Amino acid sequence: MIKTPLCELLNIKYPIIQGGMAWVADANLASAVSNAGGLGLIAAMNMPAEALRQEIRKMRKLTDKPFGVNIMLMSPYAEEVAKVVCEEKVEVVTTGAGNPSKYMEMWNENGIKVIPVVASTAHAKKVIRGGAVAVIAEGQEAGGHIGELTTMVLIPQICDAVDVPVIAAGGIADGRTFAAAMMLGAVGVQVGTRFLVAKECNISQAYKDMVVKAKDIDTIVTGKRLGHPVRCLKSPFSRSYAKCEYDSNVTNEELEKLGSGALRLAAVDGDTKNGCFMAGQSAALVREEQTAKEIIEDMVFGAEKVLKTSGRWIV
Ligand code: TUI
Repeated sequence: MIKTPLCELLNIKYPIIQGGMAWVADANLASAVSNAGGLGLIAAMNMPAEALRQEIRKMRKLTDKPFGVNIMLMSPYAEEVAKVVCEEKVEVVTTGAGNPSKYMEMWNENGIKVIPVVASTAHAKKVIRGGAVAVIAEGQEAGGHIGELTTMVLIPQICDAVDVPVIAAGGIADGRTFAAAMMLGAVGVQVGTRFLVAKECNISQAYKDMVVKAKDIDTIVTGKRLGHPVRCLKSPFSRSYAKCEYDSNVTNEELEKLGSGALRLAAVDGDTKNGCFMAGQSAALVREEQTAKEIIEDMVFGAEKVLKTSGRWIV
């Protein structure tokens, strides 16, 4: 049994948080993760306030376990969804793609545990000064919007820099990577890519098939030119977007337009030509569709096995 301070902090059985993936992490997936003993997250992504409220209420019908909402700070609706999580008395908020400082006081006053995703030590220190109870340190192996450092070097540095629990993210998809994150000082992990193929995850079959088939070098990072790098699976869309980035005849406005709506095309329509299939480098470790419970138990028992034998080379 793996039990860490994160289990007590969040009142969960296993120290596994599901990533707040846009167009993926709805009440269906999040409740399956929470019911299996992890912390499920609803992604507020670019949702208006009322749509998020409905998803939270649906979630309460599907589980009586703790869950959270991930707020993507670049969303045009960030301000209004920040209020909805207070009104709906959500227990945990994670944030991504920016600095949550301006909302932290309101969330703390409403008793919400705030756990920002950070990609550097400076950002980690800033959010802790603002009242974060823990941080999710995400390496660039992750899918979606990413920072610059790898999980391997980021986690120990964040652990040294802060005195709150550190949750590792980026490249974690099985027992070995879970155990490795704990060796680096993390007290929990956030998992995105592997939950893409959860049976309770309602994305297109084409998306799931691409994740299961992905090999080690099958992801690509686009968006650097616009200042928000995004990791996704190689596809006709991502290859042609990457080409446009290097083409000085393509304006930034044209690039913005090219990307808009592509994630929905992937997740909802399964459009393998025009969709943007966000996934992390760990896609190559994901081999089959399983229930959220099977995924969590495989990771926990796998990590236990590795951690139990971790002293075997010490003589
Ligand atoms: O946020 C994510 N992953 C995401 S957000 C997203 S939606 C999107 N789509 C297109 C372009 C951009 C976003 C898809 N995937 N992960 C958490 C994360 N946050 N990773 C990195 C960061 C981050 C980066 C910079 C956090 C803070 C930051 O700057 C701190 C500051 O002070 O502004």
